[in-house]
Amino acid sequence: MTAKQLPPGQFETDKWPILHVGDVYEFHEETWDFQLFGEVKENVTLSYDEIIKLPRTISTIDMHCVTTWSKFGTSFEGIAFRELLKLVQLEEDVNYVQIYGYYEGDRFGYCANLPLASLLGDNALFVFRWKDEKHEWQELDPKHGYPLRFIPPETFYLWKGTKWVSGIRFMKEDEAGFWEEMGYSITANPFKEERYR
Ligand SMILES: Nc1nc2c(c(=O)[nH]1)N[C@H]1C(S)=C(S)[C@@H](COP(=O)(O)O)O[C@H]1N2
Ligand SMILES: [Mo]
Repeated sequence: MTAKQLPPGQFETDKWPILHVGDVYEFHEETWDFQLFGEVKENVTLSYDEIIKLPRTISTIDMHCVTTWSKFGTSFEGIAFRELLKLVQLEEDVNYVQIYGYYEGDRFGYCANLPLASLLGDNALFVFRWKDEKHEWQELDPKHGYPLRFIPPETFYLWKGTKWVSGIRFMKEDEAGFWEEMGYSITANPFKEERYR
């Protein structure tokens, strides 16, 4: 994906707006974990201590929110989706994932579905830290998903970027996530302006 392309119907902002439903998740290391489950041979649960030790990737990813703002050139540091994929053995014909996050205290209350094949590059990251032209490297603010949030490749609207992530469910069939169930696009490509379905 070439960076710095404004999708149709979007405007550029250098701010990083905050958008979510429900309360900001309050991190407690003792109760936090990350689960890999669904169509896998064996489920895997990672503690916070285990997840922060995984290899990191730094990548610059443009963000496109369906509410029409786009923020270019934010650098993110985190764990590539493909690193987590190495930790599980998939059943046959697994082609989709659901990425879960907290909503009103429920660790699986928010989710966004994505095709597995689109998440194998450096631009599909579970993010701890970020920087841009105006900000030095810093931890995510709780409002942006601390301690860990997903940033999807720029070929997906940002609602696919689950904040306060809690796990990945591997699936054979595609399933609608939180916003998708309410009428937002399943595929959500900003360059094709796939906002609703
Ligand atoms: N857990 C959770 N993640 C979420 C949301 C949410 O409500 N809950 N909102 C999504 C939406 S609609 C958008 S546009 C982005 C916004 O991310 P930001 O607030 O860091 O800009 O987070 C996504 N991730
Ligand atoms: Mo959104």
